[in-house]
Amino acid sequence: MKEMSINKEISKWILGWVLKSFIPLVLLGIAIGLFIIPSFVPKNQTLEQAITSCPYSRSEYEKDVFDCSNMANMMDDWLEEEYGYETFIVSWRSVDIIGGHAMVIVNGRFVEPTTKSIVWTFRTELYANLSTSVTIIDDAERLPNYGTEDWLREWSYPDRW
Ligand SMILES: [Ca+2]
Ligand SMILES: [Ca+2]
Repeated sequence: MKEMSINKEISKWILGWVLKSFIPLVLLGIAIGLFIIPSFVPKNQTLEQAITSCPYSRSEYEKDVFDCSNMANMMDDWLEEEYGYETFIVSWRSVDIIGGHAMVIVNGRFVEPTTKSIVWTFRTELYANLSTSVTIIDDAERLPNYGTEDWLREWSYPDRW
């Protein structure tokens, strides 16, 4: 009889504790969800925001001065250095009716540097036959002609971060 009442007391105590703890636990859960977890996620975490925040404006485009390849190198470095994405530059020389171009590949998506947008439909039918002239590089600074006049014209960009 005595044992049962002790068990009852313990049960009551546990139930009371659970009920009393319930609201603080819910509040703690909300706090973790709202404030603690987001603080570990980098700001502007979406790829679109990272692309848009690259410090150049589309209106700065100038053929042979700051064009697709320069923008691609800047975007490539920005996404890699500031956001930790693994990025590649894909480029090809002008062939027949298809002009030369440079774009950035990140997370399996093609980024058009001149418009700072993700291109969902890469025109594979146009470029399929150009596979031998298409170059994919991890970093323009590792090209053998790095620092030369040709390289600077093709790949350099203003120092903004
Ligand atoms: Ca890269
Ligand atoms: Ca680079």
